[in-house]
Amino acid sequence: MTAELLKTEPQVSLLKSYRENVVAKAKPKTSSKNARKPAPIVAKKAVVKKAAAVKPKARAVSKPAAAKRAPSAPRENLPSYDQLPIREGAPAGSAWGVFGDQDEVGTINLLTPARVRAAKDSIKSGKVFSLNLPIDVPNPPLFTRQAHRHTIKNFGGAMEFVLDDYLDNFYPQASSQWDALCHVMHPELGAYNGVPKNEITGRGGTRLGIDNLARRGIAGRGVLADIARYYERVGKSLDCSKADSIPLEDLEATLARQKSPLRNGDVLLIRTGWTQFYYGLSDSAKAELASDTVVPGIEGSDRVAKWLWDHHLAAVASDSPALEALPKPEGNNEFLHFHMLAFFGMPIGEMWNLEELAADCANDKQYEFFITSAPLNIPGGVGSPPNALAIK
Ligand code: UVW
Repeated sequence: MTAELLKTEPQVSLLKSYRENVVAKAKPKTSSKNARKPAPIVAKKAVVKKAAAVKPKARAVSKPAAAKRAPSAPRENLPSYDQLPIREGAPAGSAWGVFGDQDEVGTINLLTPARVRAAKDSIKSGKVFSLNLPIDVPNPPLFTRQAHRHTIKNFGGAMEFVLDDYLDNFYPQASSQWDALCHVMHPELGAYNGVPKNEITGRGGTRLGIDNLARRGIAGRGVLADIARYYERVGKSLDCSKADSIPLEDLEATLARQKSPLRNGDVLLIRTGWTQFYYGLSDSAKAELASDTVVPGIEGSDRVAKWLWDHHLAAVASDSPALEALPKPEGNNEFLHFHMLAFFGMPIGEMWNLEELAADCANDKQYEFFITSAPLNIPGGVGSPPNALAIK
């Protein structure tokens, strides 16, 4: 069975966000000629030392003040954001080569056996929280995705007491999902690790697919940043009917108030309150949202990308449909999807159900947990329900 490339009519607002603005944006510059040859993370110290010697004059952080706040020194042996790229010819700010030239799981490499072992210390009560929404929520689906049809089939005859079922028109990204690294490539600079288009799903190959994450499995320490609750406490609000953007400062303030310092290799979960908002909508409002999708999320900016990389997170997931606010306001061309998927190889989780987990965290003030996720093993798949569990 092979994947085919199907082109759909994109929503006008997304088309504008994803294409016109981006293509209009000055290209992130490629690395200086001094950039070293690709070296996997296992090469460690030597990599960082050499990378540090490369002054990334190509890098342009849009808001200079941000540079002061985010840590710029690499922790462990990973290059800092300002030291990227380490591969000659790779785009500025890309981690191509950091985890090896043939790597297809990106920052999931940070979930080392030592980190998985250490994450067990986050299990205190033994409570388990499932983080998937039902696969028919939202309904109708957003971003031009479609609803599946579910058929329950009886074996019939002497086997009448046996049932199977099947799904038609199943969009693995219609509900809670991981974006695989092939989900979004930069229109000009390409896909994660420089994998050519013709080696990616639907174009003849199956590289960077969700099957890579499925085969490896995801397990480690998770941390919840409950921004929705933080906003309630401090009297701020997020309008989930708009492309309201959560500034980096509010994400940091939420973690600080919760006393939730991040560690390298964490899976960060960000609650915006979108799930609650969605469940409160009328059917007509849900249909309207599906036909022209406008969603809140974290600020999509170079400084947020820098922050995510410099915290060396393994992955980031949110209850919002796109993690970042979409569509972008006029003149804002900074897409976290490019930074995370195409440049870092950092999987993005969207529309996760964080409600029960968040209520429990607010109750016992424990915002860390053991997290597991087993995406579907779809060869070359672009996304999958996360099948994620948080264990506290
Ligand atoms: C789009 O950005 C269209 O998709 P997603 O939010 O699932 O990454």
